[in-house]
Amino acid sequence: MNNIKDRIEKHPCYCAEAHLKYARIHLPVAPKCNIQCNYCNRKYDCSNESRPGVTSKLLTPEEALERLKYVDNEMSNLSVVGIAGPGDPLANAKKTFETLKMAKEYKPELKLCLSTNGLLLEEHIDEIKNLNIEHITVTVNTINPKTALKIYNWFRIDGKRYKDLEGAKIFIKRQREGIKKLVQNDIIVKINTVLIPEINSSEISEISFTIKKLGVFIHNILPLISKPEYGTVFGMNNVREPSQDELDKARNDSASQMGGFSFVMRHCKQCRADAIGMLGDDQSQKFQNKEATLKSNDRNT
Ligand code: CLF
Ligand code: SF4
Repeated sequence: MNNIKDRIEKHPCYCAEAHLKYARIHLPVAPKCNIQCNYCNRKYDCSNESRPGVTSKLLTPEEALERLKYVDNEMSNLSVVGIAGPGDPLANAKKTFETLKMAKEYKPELKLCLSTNGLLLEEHIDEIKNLNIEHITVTVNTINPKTALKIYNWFRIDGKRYKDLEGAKIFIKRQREGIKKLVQNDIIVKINTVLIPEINSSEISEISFTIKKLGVFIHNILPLISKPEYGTVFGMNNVREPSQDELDKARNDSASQMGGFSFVMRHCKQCRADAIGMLGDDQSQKFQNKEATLKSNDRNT
């Protein structure tokens, strides 16, 4: 990887120092998903990054570009444009790539980012490369098909819906092949893992070891958020959230495989699919209120 330090120094998620200086915008253009995670209620944003229970209003690519321009004019430290839902960006490839292409044409110095479950990475590697999407997050919760069956309800692969070990094996293999392709193409890869007590908590070292060997840059371990009111399978079946001690242990396990805490993200805010601003200071509601006021003023003139 060339000049990795220079390439991440303005990315608030990949570089801990950068999150104190730089902002990102998520453009919510991707509604569909091709798998079903048991910690996700599809009424809400993709829980692989976002908090369950948060809903983002969907935008068309054109509306997304308008929002980007408006926010960029108001926010001098905006450095990253990301797509993180509300579903899986690559299950909505046309809208995702159209939006990122327009964003890059609008301002080439903005870095492009997306977060995916990884199922369709190989299929879209050429578009990812051609658009110069430099940062990609893949959610890898397990590398064991039997564990995957406890975490995912189904996978839709090549038009067929799988609920069995065969589907889990194909899913894990495609994730792995996709990650390899990203690394071969010099894309900086982050892996998100949702820490689920008693289900994948004993597998964190193994996941970190495997992704490190594949050339992944950073591992982000997020705590499961599981409340009955979110209507997720885990929430309704009392699958519990990890304690802070369990989360710390998982991150320590990861750091010992990844080569230290520079390669384990600890400042993630599990933000919304329409998040705007610095990681600790989401301004999406403020900007959406301004957007609504501007539109209503337009209508009245
Ligand atoms: Fe967005 Fe994700 Fe890109 Fe960051 S978020 S697509 S890598 S620009 Fe960041 Fe938010 Fe955590 Fe994600 S704090 S949920 S890690
Ligand atoms: Fe939900 Fe994201 Fe999982 Fe799809 S990949 S089911 S949107 S958490």
